Amino acid sequence: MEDYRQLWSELAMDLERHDRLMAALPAVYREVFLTQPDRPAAMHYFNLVIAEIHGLRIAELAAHREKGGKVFGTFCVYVPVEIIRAAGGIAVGLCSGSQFWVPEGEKVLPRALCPLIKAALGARLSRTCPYFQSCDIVVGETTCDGKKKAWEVLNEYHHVYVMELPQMKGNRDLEFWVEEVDLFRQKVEEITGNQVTPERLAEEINRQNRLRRALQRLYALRTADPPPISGKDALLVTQIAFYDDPDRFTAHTERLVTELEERVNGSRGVVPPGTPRLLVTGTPMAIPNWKLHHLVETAGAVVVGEETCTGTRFFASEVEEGAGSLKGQIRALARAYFKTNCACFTPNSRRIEDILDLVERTRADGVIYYNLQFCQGYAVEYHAVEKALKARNIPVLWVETDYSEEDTAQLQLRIKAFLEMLG
Ligand code: BJ8
Repeated sequence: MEDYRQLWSELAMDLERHDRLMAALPAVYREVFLTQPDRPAAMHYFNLVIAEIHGLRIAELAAHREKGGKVFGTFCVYVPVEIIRAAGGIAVGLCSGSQFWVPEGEKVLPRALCPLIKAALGARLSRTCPYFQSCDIVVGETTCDGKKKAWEVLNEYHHVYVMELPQMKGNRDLEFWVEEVDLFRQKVEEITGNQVTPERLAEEINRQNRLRRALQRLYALRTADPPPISGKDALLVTQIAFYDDPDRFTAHTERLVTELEERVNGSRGVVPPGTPRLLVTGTPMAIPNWKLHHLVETAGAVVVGEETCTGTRFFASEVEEGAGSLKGQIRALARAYFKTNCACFTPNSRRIEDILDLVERTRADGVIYYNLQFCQGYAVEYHAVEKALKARNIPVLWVETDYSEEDTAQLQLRIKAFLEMLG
């Protein structure tokens, strides 16, 4: 990797601490990803992205900002990135998946809070995330209570804009959300100094739809038995979608899809046919959170899908193209994003339909319900999901965890016992 220290110091990063963060990554990545047998050749690009995780893309963001462009940080799949890009901005996902940032976050937040939120604030406070340091503004949302209140704390350290999400999904709520998306458009125009025109927005809607379709195709190929790609690699690809250049990402994902199609046609998989297949559902897994997938796939099973926001919820609903006016496009965006079935809404029964549908499509033998510690919304929803799965004789395992390694041995045992039960 090139030397980016000059760039990092210009971003006011704490270089010493950042060195400590980066020192651990190569060994972890090697163990989790590079030891997998028969990986698709097209994964090479995604290896490079990780090798350059705090380098190449950060240099691109810096070049963009030098020309007067703005960078927007996001934490939720409800933030319409098309609007940011249509105004000439760049959107990067900032959700943080590393334990490294949690203790710093705990200095300003209660310990009894979801690790994703603590790590996000810890990344900013410790000045060790160059993506955060590159953001001119971060966009929060009123989803779960933890995030909603954490923006107030983050606001002391960074420019924050908060989108208000409704809590239900009636017509009144949709109308409110349409208005909120339009207010966001106005905010983005103010920050960037550029107008969002219908022509530019149409281009960006099309661009993001292409990205969504590439991921849809990738996930559809995982339904094959044997699957042509591991769950870990598929998760990695989706995680990278949140911050890579969208065109480059789509092109490389399409290349991967072509290779996987050939594998499926030749019945070539990354695991033997008949390997236990698991669907993961629950809270998102932000990079570099590969903990559950690694445990599952080293225990002799394969993850064939994720009903999460770093899985199908991110790309399942495309935005309708062809609305002629800006007003129509804003409505189309709002409608598509509103289809995301997050546990922050009540009721959220369509998520159960999504899970059942995915179990069928991926031919999963069982489901792992993954809950980040202290995430109440998803934890409470477990009751209804478990009931629906049990009614159809679909085995389900509840896993509540954080980013630490403390419970690894215990989780390993539970996952192995679950796999034995699947037969
Ligand atoms: S649309 S899932 S990305 S809010 S931060 S809710 S894990 S306690 S991330 Fe999310 Fe948007 Fe919903 Fe998806 Fe729980 Fe933690 Fe809250 Fe979380």
